[in-house]
Amino acid sequence: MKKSVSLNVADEKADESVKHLMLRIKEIPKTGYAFGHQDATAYGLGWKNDGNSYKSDVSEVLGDFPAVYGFELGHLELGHSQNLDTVNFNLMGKLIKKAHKDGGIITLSWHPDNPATKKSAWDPSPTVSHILNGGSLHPKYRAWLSKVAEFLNALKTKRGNSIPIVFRPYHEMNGSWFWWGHGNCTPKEFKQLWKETFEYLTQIHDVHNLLYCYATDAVKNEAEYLRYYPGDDYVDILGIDLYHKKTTEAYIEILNDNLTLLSKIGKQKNKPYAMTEGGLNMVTIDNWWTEVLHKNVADKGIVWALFWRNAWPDHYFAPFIGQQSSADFKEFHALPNVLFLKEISKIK
Ligand code: BMA
Repeated sequence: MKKSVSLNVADEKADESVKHLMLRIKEIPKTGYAFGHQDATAYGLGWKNDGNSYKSDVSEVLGDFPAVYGFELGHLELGHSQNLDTVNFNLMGKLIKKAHKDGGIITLSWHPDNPATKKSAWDPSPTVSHILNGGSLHPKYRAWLSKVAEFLNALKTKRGNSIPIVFRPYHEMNGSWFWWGHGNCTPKEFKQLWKETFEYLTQIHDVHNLLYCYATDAVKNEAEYLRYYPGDDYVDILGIDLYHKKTTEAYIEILNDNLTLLSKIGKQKNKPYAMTEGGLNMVTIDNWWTEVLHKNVADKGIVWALFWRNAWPDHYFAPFIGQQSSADFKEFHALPNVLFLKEISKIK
């Protein structure tokens, strides 16, 4: 057992493992920023983990694994055996344990279905007011959260210590594409949803292995970033999702404006901050990693940048063997201030 740490996190009963993770997270920006990938070890282009092998598209290219591992809980709430992207939850548990054992950082996103309509997270039909305490769908939503809590509580090492997780629910709420997003509920309702989720997990289900991450999509200003912010007592890490969708010039501006803003808010609040999702779909620019990404994020003080999933030939955000940006990705990996698993595992 490592020595006990005095450090405040949102959950006042947080496990020691969570406090150690927070200390590691605070160390990272002193050296650089960490590379993360969604579903890195669950599947990649042309392969799917069958439970017998351990690899990732990134490790095939580099001989080194990502430092940060994103996994997704959508459909856990329905009691399904696999998530909305066909990752089996038992396998996910194993991959989380392995990544943690290796010294990686785990972050979980959640795209729960719309509780009012049984359609997907992308169904904007009003539902938040109904799932809050006192609402007609509150019992149903609590049952959903119970399933999430059960999964989180089962994340333990072989020795029985809890595995700390950066939990990033209700993300991109400033956009209007999710049922918890802008225009589909009020900021007041959103904040209440966040607090009730926090309280339900920590107080009713004794989930104490989480750091809470609040993550918007790209914003125009500080007011937009903070419009749905539930309060300093309910958040540990500030996040922002920044995708390269239009021109390179536009993305460079988005990165600089948003990450400068995030760093300002992070410093004011004394909270670590990260680019919690992003990338250029199909990485269609040969030197994107060193020239577009690194040159515009390296000086911002982010803890990590996580790239989205390598799902299909026309939906992937990290290189694989033979992909056009692979050579540049190797150069990116070699930069002293870009951290992959080999380096991050040394930050104890
Ligand atoms: C989106 C896409 C979807 C996926 C969802 C949740 O960005 O990748 O295919 O279902 O994330 O992982």
